[in-house]
Amino acid sequence: SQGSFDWEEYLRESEAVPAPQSCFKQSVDPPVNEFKLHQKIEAVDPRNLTSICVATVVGMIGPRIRLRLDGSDNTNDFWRLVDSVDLHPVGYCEKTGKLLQPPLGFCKNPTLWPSFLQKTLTGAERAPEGCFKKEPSTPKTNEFKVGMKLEAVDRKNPQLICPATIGAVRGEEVHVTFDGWRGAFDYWTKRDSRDLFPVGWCALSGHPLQPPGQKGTPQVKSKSREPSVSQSAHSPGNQSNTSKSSSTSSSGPTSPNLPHDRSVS
Ligand code: MLY
Repeated sequence: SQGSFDWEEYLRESEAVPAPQSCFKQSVDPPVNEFKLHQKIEAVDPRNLTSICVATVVGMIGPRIRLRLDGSDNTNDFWRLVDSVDLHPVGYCEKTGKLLQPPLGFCKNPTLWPSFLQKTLTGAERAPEGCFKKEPSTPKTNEFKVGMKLEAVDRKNPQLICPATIGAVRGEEVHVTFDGWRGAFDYWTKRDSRDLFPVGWCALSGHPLQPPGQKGTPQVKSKSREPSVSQSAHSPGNQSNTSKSSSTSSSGPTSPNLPHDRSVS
């Protein structure tokens, strides 16, 4: 749910700058999602990057699709942008002389794979070529700076995209911190990760943007914020808990333009 989060006001209040578009491996116009639920594709197995598997579109949000590898259980679903280089139409492996592989953790006896493969593709709807969009180019240099704002996938809850801040830059990697959360969701990633988006990308692409959390949220001095609402009634912490985060002690107010306290979760 989009809530009523407003980047413009938030950036003004936090006196922060958004990371420029040129930082990101994302197209200026977010790609259009033309996939349909239940269509089959070929996808790189996220747990075994050298292998390509049959996958089914089991969900979508904006320009992202949720995938399940055929022959795997429902606990290893993953999300990809429709312009991800990891996605191919059915027939790609055959065309390029590769073998379609069973997913890591194929739920049946490996000897059953050939017949499983045939069965899973028979009569199934295949996503047309046009659904697969061209991968955007990689920016030449790392232009991220500490304190810049962005939108980033919460990798512990990968259906979510959230307001975030660059907490550190080290060579080709950046440390992503989630605004209003105490560190349990932070991660280091390559600066050209497809999980990082410029401010405004969600609004542009029709993807929901989570509002910031409320832990260590920068407090504005003079101007009063929304009437305060209790954590349980209002925070994203309401959603199913897939993380090991513990909401420990409360925080003191933090300075508006400092990244939030990352010492505890
Ligand atoms: N129920 C989870 C959800 C946390 C989501 C945090 N993201 C948005 C940074 C939890 O409270 O652990």
